[in-house]
Order: sequence, then C-alpha cells, then structure tokens
Amino acid sequence: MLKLVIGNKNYSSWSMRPWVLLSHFNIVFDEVRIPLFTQDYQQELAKYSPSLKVPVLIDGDTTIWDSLAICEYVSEKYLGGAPLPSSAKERALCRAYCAEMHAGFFAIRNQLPMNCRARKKLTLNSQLETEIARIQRLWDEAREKYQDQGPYLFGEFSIADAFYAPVVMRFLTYGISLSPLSEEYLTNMVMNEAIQSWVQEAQTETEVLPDFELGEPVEFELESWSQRP
Ligand SMILES: N[C@@H](CCC(=O)N[C@@H](CS)C(=O)NCC(=O)O)C(=O)O
Repeated sequence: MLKLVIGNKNYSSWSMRPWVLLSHFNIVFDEVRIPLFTQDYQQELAKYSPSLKVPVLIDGDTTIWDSLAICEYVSEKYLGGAPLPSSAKERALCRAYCAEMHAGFFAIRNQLPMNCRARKKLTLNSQLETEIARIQRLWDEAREKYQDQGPYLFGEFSIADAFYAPVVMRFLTYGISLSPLSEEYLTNMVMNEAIQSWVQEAQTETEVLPDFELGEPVEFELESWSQRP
C-alpha cells in the first residue's frame, strides 16, 4: 500500500498538499506522522526521507520526496491525470500556479506560518501585502475563467488547489481580507471534505512549536474554524 510520510498536521504546509490530494481522490494510503523539530525527529525522518524533509511518498521500491513530484506521480500513476485540467493550455497554466507557489511567497511562508487550529492577529508589512495581492490576483483570474466549471481554481479539484490549501489555512488563521471572488474560493475550499478532515486531525495534535506561533492569539470556538469573523 502507498505510504505517505508527513509532519504535524497543524503546522506542516508541505505535507498538507499531497495528503489533501490523495484524500480528495479517495486513494487509500498508510500515514506515517513524524512530529517535526523534536529532539530526535531527524533520526525518524532518515528512516524514510533522503532529503530529511516531509512529505515523502513510498510506493513499493519508489521513494518520492517532494510535494509537487508526489502530486504529479499520483495523478499520472493512479488517477489517469484527473487532478490536472484536460487541455494542454490549462494544464500548463495549472502547473504555473503550482510552480509559483512551490518556488516563491517567502514572506507568507516565513511570516504567516501555517497554524490550522489557531486564530491570530498580526500587522502585515509591505512584502506580505504584495504577496497576498499576487495570490488574490491568481485566485481571481482563475475563478473568473472557470467558475462555471466547478468550485475550484480550474473548476474541478486540481493539484493547484492542493497547493493553495495551506494558503487558505493561513488566510483564515490570520484573518486576511480578500476580494469577493477570492473569498468565495476560500469558502469553497473550507467546505472540501479532505481539507475538513485534515483540520479536524490537526486540532487533536498536542505539539506546540513556538517558532510557528506568531501573532496575538484571538479566542474562537474550535468548531467554527472555517468561519470568517
Ligand atoms: N520541496 C519540499 C520541501 C519540503 C519541506 O521543506 N518540508 C518541511 C516541512 S515543515 C520539513 O520537512 N522540515 C523539516 C526540517 O527542515 O528539518 C517539498 O515540497 O516537499
């Protein structure tokens, strides 16, 4: 059976991508969760991951240690390409969305760490504002074109949605305001069952990583994690 090695569900944004993709498409897999940044986590990671990072997918004698490569592999080998649009032009566009997320947005990554179970308040600087505006533009443009084909970026759920799922989490956690189209996309994403399962499991975790706990805590009910204030 496929084995997916992941980090903490509350904090590990890279792990969330393939987990959500596999779960959304009902692919059965064994999950190995390694809480990150503990005293001996690197020894645990070394058992599975040549890069000492998560996520890692193990499929028999094949080990794949990068979230984008995992999503592409699963799409090709197990889903007949269903998690990518059917036309070459839109597939390229979808891949550009994934690649931009994979290779950039460093201010969002560093200053708005994923923290699914929390609500926090912090002040946005200009770098953050620029990156948030870019993501909103990406979401708005895709939704303008594809909203009549389904609730996700390219209509049907694609690898791009798996890649932006951790951003949806961050925008909720830090109360980031969005345009109406982007807000609608965020709402569609939080209604996704795979994303809901991930968050519910994140809420049961007990590890606290101080480096990921940025901003002033805002009180809220755990059951209302998907609600905007
Ligand atoms: N390019 C990799 C990046 C993976 C990555 O940075 N994973 C983090 C998850 S928080 C990690 O394993 N960190 C552990 C460490 O840096 O020791 C991917 O997309 O899978």
